[in-house]
Amino acid sequence: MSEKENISFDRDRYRIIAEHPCYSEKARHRFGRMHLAVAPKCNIQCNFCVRDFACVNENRPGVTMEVLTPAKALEKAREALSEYPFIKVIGIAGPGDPLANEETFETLRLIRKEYPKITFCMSTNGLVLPEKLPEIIELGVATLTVTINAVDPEIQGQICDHVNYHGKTYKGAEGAKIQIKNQLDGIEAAAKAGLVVKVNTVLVPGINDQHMVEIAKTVREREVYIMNIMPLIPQGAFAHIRAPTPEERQAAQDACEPYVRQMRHCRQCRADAYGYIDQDMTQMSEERRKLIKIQTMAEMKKAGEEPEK
Ligand code: CLF
Ligand code: SF4
Repeated sequence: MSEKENISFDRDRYRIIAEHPCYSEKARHRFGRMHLAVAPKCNIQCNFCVRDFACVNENRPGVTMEVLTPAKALEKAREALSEYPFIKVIGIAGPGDPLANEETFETLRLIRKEYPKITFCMSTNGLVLPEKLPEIIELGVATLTVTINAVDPEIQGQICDHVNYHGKTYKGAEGAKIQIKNQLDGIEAAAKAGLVVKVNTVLVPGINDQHMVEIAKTVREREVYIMNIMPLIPQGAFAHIRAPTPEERQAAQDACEPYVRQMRHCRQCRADAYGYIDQDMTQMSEERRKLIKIQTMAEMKKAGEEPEK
């Protein structure tokens, strides 16, 4: 990369972070994201996951959502980006694993044709990240989240029941070993390629709660930009495990902060959420949405801005 290219690359990266409501605490009140729920299948089985719901590694469960076809997703994106121009990020975060669904790529391809500049975000369990990375880069995904709940296969083997990898099923620590290797190789390669990488970690009391700093140190070495420690939502095979207290979560964040920047404003949003992360518009009345639309248009007019293209 020449020095000139390097400068514009850095500027672009700065803009992407500054306008991303999850990567920048300040951005969350000014900019929104839109999730498109196009990815129902998953290639692993986490013990806290109930398949009827959204991926718990990134979303709030307990809410089933409509799975969209890529064409329908494009339509929804068009509508939202023209009506709510404060939405600067299109994210694919489930309800299963985005990389286990060809529809993810088809959707992003369709949207990219019409919106060359919009930020693409993706959240994955990372099992097939190394092999899918070239396609992710080609589509211009700028921000990538990988959920890493342990970097020790013995611990991850207690969190994930099995992984389905290249046509074979691997149980417990054996599957965890494959997943962790691919996650770490994948985030390293993604960060080197210029993607801004976030790591999500679900805090499971009694299983990985003493392991947080080890995860933080390991991902720091691979240039991860930010880490998001999320509380376990007890359900599925982990229904008997209690959720961590807010104090326990904060203590884990404080212990990891010296190694990697901590995200503390996650809302564990739905795989079909859109709008500001503090105000999910899927859960709003039509009147309230109309009001936001009118306010947004007035603010844009005042600022002389154009909707995203
Ligand atoms: Fe969505 Fe995730 Fe991208 Fe954000 S969410 S794919 S990085 S655009 Fe954000 Fe929602 Fe928390 Fe996720 S508040 S659950 S961290
Ligand atoms: Fe469920 Fe997400 Fe885990 Fe897949 S990666 S099993 S969808 S929590």
